[in-house]
Amino acid sequence: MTTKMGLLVMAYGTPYKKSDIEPYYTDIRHGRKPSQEELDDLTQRYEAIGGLSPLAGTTERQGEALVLALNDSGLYDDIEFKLYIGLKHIHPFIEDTVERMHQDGITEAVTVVLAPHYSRFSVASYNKRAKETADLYGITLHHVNSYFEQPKFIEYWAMRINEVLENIPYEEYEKTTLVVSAHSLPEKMIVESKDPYPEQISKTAQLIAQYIPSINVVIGWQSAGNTGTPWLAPDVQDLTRDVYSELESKHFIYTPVGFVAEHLEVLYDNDYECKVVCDEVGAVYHRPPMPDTHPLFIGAIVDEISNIF
Ligand code: FEC
Repeated sequence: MTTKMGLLVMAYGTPYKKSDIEPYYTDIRHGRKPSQEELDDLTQRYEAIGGLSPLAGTTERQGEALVLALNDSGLYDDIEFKLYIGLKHIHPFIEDTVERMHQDGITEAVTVVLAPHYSRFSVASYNKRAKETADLYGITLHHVNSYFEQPKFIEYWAMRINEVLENIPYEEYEKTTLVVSAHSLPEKMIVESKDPYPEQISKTAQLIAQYIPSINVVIGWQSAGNTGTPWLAPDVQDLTRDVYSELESKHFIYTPVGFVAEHLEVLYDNDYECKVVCDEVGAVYHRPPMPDTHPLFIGAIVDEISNIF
């Protein structure tokens, strides 16, 4: 007899239409409405990447690819995984999805957040929300907390970086910088709580460096909020300027490894903002494609699930 197992895939969420931008932004700010200026600024960033973000469709495709890979893996003969998507800042919200799992008779589920590195302020907050609702219905959850060092995840990024390097003359490798980055978070919270997030990003960078030729590798933070308090630094744009003045790098390869899809924070913060700095200093901007539904990325999550469940 096969058992139905929930596969709760959780992700950030994005506005589905222009009128969703305000409630979405309000949710991100824990219920505080943005000012007209803040709203216009965010709307303008979405417009700059084509109106809206491709993230909604990508999250669905990632979930579908993962459930298919798990059910076809041959690892779970007596289990059939059923996909549920729960989002952090827009419908279907995590809580509503867990309630739907209960209505469908699911009593056990594996949870995965579409973010490879663990932080109390990212992955843990998704897990907490899922668990609070799951507890109400007696659903048992098995959490995937991270997959930042899974060999296939590392292989994905190394492969993409090597593809970029194939198009850079070998003599220019010593003037090439790889910027490994993730979303910044408020520094005080991370330091005081000894959050593993910065160390996990460093580990991803170290592992990737083992599979690429010797070039300059630096770690940067991106997409920081404007709260008047320090966020994890250096910011990727400042870092680009600093590295350029120190080493005169001709090529910058940006790998935002803390994210797993093409979305606003990559399409705007890297492809627009970092490119502006590269243009300003006269260096070439490179940014390999994000994992999206690449089999190595999906395979990395399958492997991590097989470690815990
Ligand atoms: O493509 C899209 O439409 C959505 C892309 C998107 C992703 C994403 C991932 C993360 N965030 C994280 C932390 C914060 C913190 C704040 C914050 C603010 C925003 C805003 C937008 C936004 N984030 Fe986000 N984030 C995405 C989008 N994020 C839009 C609001 C405007 C702005 O500040 O740019 C600050 C909240 C506050 O003001 O109180 C903190 C982290 C991740 C990566 C992990 C994850 O995916 O959960 C961490 C994708």
